[in-house]
Amino acid sequence: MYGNLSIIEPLTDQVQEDPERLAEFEAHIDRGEKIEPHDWMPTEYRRQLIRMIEQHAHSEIIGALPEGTWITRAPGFKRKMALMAKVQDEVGHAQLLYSAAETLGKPREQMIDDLISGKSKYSNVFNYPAYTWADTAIIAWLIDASAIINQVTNSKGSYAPYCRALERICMEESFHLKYGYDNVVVLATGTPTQRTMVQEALNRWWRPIMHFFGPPDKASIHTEKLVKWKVKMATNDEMRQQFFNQYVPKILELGLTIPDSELRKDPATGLWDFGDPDWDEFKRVINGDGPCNKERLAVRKTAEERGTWVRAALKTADQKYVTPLA
Ligand code: FAQ
Repeated sequence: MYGNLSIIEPLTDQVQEDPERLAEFEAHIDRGEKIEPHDWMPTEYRRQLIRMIEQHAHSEIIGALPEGTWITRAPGFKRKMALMAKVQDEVGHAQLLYSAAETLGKPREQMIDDLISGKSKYSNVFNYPAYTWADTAIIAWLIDASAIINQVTNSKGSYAPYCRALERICMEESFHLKYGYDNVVVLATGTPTQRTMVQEALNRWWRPIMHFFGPPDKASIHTEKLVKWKVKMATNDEMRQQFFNQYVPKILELGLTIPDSELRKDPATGLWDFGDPDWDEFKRVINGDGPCNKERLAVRKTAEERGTWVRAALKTADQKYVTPLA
């Protein structure tokens, strides 16, 4: 149904595409038209989309874990309800994204296997612990804000099923952001202990958030191709700058400080300069050596094992009771 599944294996050599078909495909994209799953696409376009959408799906499902650990400890009934709904939303986003990636030919089971075995990446930020309630507030405000910047931008991209999923996800993420902001405001305008708690959480998350947008453009291996094919509608540095423009003033307005003594806006260019966010740490974390990588994958593996009987039961029920449409 989805063509040759061997395309999901890493390519050692560039595939030689028919130049005429490739030119037609690129003209289609240049005109701002969308690509649907049944349309012809270069093997590399398909491979890149699978890689990126799959990593995004994994990030949502693993991203539910740091905040999820706070459901039982949320301060009060209303906060607990809201956090539970947010965590459920994140898992739902993973479902939408796995479905979008499946349209390109990679079965979901294989994606999950690649996550658990460590073959596939997911966002660096979810490999850090949420020590206090304030950590969950910073995640819901600033990581959701970062995700929205990325997703609103890329929802205007070329691959229709991914764009449709992103549009829907962004509506829910916007609500998460408001929930996170409300939590941060309560803490930042609360008792001295609450203010300290939220400042310490911001200090812990600032660097991972800098990393969230990906390596600097000069070190990014995929950006050029993805921008050309309108999968990424802005570069990593452009999105990071957008985050600075939108959120640095809001953070300062709350009386919080940003843990970077070199952070300043260049009045000539309007761009923010910032200190080295330790790109070696970024590389270590995305390659499996962050503070919580092992724990996160172990939880995912256990969930997968515990759900085996449910998937088997669903498959049997499907075969037994679903009458194919005539
Ligand atoms: N973390 O050449 P580039 C969320 C890898 S959703 C880990 O620049 P690219 C919701 C990259 O994969 C968050 N790895 O790569 C939520 C590549 O490795 P590979 C996720 C990273 O693809 C909120 C290598 O480095 N969002 O938060 C990261 O052009 C709150 C070279 O990098 C998405 O996935 C990273 N941060 O640009 C849930 C959006 N950055 O594959 C719960 C879709 C880079 O060659 C609570 N993805 N790498 O082995 C994208 O927009 C892009 O893939 C980037 C990276 C921008 C992440």
